[in-house]
Amino acid sequence: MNREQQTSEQRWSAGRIADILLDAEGTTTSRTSLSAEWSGLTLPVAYEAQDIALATRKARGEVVTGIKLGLTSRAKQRQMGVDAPSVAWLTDVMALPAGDPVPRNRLIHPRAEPEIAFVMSRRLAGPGVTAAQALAAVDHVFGAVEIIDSRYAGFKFTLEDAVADNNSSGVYVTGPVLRRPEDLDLALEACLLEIDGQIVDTATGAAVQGHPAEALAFAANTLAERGHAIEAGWVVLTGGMTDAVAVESGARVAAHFTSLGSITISGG
Ligand code: OOG
Ligand code: MG
Repeated sequence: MNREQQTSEQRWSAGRIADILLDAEGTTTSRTSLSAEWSGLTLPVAYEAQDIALATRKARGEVVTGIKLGLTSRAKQRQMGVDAPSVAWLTDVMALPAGDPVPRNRLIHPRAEPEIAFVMSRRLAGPGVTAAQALAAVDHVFGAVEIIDSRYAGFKFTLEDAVADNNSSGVYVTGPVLRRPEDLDLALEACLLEIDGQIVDTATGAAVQGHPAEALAFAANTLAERGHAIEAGWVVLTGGMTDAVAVESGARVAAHFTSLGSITISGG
């Protein structure tokens, strides 16, 4: 490494990554991949940046309400060119009330994806959590639509970039039907995703790691490596079941689930 490279490597830190991405979010400005600029952006450093950004969010008054999994389905992994799932934070400002339009003023290039969401009845802490144990800690299940928004131009990123960017967090809407997990076969729970009345994609819960409870167990085990647990009352978005679709201004997005009802969102 020559001196110039050394100096530019030294300018980087997890804290700086967190600041850059929060600033891009606050000013709705996209940027290019950070891992392309800094080879030191490894997965542990990306998670550190995610946690530093969470501390900043909390310091400005946001409250942690749960977690969101990223890239848990093959559809999403193929779309984004990333082959591993990851976990990120949800705060209160990310919950969009049902009926509200997509808040385009807060987002750069929103995309919608249907998800199966859990609300926890008790704390779930890894390591070694199985899908059955994870499901036993769930109070109820909802359908959800997440509106993701990457801070990277064209959603072009590596796993490390996406983790540092809180897994492209934007906002999410939960559906009208609340069910106990034991009353449903979540692997077979299907969803139709529509844009302006046209079906653009379909999937079942099995798309998410074979069963959404597998994603929940993965989240508990991954968080345990950083000393975190999934707390009682938290919401868990288990990850997009289908490809995410761009939400244009004026569009109408709808997700219809077999047992978990329908969610309709105006593109704003
Ligand atoms: C990153 C992960 C997004 C999911 O459900 O896979 C995510 C991305 O695709 O931008 O929330
Ligand atoms: Mg998602």
